[in-house]
Amino acid sequence: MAYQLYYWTGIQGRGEFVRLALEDAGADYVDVARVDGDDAMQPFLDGARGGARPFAPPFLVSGALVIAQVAAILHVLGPKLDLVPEGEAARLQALQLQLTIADLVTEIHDSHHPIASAEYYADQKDAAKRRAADLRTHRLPKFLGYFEQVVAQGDGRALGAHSYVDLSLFQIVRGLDYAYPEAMAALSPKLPQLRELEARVAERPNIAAYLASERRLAFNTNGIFRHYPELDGGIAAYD
Ligand SMILES: N[C@@H](CCC(=O)N[C@@H](CS)C(=O)NCC(=O)O)C(=O)O
Repeated sequence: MAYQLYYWTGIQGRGEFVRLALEDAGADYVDVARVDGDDAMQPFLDGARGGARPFAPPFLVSGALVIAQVAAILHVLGPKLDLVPEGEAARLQALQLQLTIADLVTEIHDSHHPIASAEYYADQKDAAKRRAADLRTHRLPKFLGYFEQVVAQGDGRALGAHSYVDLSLFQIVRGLDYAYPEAMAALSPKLPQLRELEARVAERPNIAAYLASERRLAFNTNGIFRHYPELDGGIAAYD
């Protein structure tokens, strides 16, 4: 296999942004933990294997290279999988957009775990309600409004041509539809470009096949995007 992806079993999580790129390109890869179990990641996390030591999954192994951080992984894969337009400016623009997506992913995660990642949701529910209300009312309109404009400027694509950034924006929209359906219903009329992008990505043959396969796990309440009805609601600023 050309690529070995390492990520937790049982959830889409941050690994899904890498998986979507590998699947869209029809790349030769193995999802190692799904074959060998989560323990397969430990030697890398312990620094017992060669290459750069990852702090956390996902990480990708390609020959002697070990690459962690979703945005860095996609920065490396983009040109190899033909998932970024040519040229330094386009590659940097893609990286910058992907890092902004990473910021958004962290804020989405923190909306259900605002106090401590290692503590139960039930023990931080009150704080989560406040944080989720802020996410819905201020942060999602700001982030998604920004990406809407970026996609509009690119004639329906973040970079003016298909790229890994479009695949990640697809995942953001699908994840938020699962986690915050009421908020997304309120926001969607303001996001026609992102909705068109979502539909176009879903129809790409390799993505459609992937979404219909067993490799695409369902969203669940262990991942980044979690649906807790008490955290969902309207977008006050748009009401
Ligand atoms: N910025 C990193 C975040 C990596 C990350 O937070 N991974 C999570 C799973 S989605 C993890 O295993 N974290 C362990 C920890 O933070 O202790 C990326 O985008 O790859």
